[in-house]
Amino acid sequence: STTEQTFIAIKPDGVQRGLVGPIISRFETRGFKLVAIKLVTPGKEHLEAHYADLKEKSFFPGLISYMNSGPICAMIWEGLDAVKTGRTILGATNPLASAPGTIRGDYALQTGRNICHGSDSVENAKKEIALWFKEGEQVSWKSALESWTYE
Ligand code: YYY
Ligand code: MG
Repeated sequence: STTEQTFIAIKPDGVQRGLVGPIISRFETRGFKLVAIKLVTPGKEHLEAHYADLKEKSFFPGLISYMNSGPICAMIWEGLDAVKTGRTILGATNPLASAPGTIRGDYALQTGRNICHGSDSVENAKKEIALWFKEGEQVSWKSALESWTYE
């Protein structure tokens, strides 16, 4: 639906490398609507909850310390098929396998420094939005571009 929401985060390497603007631009120019954004350092416990499904993986400790190494730009983007299209915009988990034209395919080389996160299902998007944002942090607004973006 046109009101589907996905959780997109610019990881600490993306923020440090000055890629906040370019990453936001990709979602904005594609036609998605920004409904929440903040710069956060949520701490280890929060990051472990975010990646709870991966806690048995060998790369988990490294992943958590990487995610905890600096500010993260947390966002909610809304629009048609936002979850699946968001993943397409990000590219494959391993940047070397990401197509040029995707964020990871244009700006990253290694899985452990892949600069951005995107929800992988509508169900997980709902969980992640609830974990990262409090009620009242989302702004409901009508984009002036809506009738030029949707038929
Ligand atoms: O959803 P996505 O970020 O594309 O990949 P996940 O399989 O959910 O893994 C989350 C995160 O973990 C990934 O973005 C980098 C890191 N990671 C890793 O460091 N090494 C791996 N072999 C797999 C994932
Ligand atoms: Mg994932």
